[in-house]
Amino acid sequence: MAVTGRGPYDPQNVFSKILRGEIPCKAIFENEWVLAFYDIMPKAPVHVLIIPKNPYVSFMDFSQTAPAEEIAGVMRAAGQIALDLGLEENGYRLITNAGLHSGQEVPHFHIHLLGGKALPAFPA
Ligand code: D5M
Repeated sequence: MAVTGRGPYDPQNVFSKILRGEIPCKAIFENEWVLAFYDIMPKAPVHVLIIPKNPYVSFMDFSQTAPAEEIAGVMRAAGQIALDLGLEENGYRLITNAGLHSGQEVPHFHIHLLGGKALPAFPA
């Protein structure tokens, strides 16, 4: 079920459990701001999820309440991960679903990093 994007943070969501180590993930990057791991239902040859370590429900929550230093840290990490995965030359796509109309399923802010092939025309 899609989530509304703001409102109270549910610490039982799947990404919160991954952050606590209660559910395994295929992690590829971690620093003080983020954890990144492979999506369990990949939509492209490379499909990574980048999530802040702190509890934000959605992009709206993150963008409006996180300290500027943390926003910079998360975005810098996203770029670093794309570099580490060798995606710079051929390009990639970053997506974040926020709220009901987007179909956001997991109520912990996350950025999808997609690449490894020519992606369908936006917004597919
Ligand atoms: O995207 C939520 C994404 O989270 C969706 O592509 C599946 C992925 N997902 C769900 N559970 C897991 C686990 N346990 N590991 C890795 N990836 C997972 P949304 O933007 O909320 O629709």
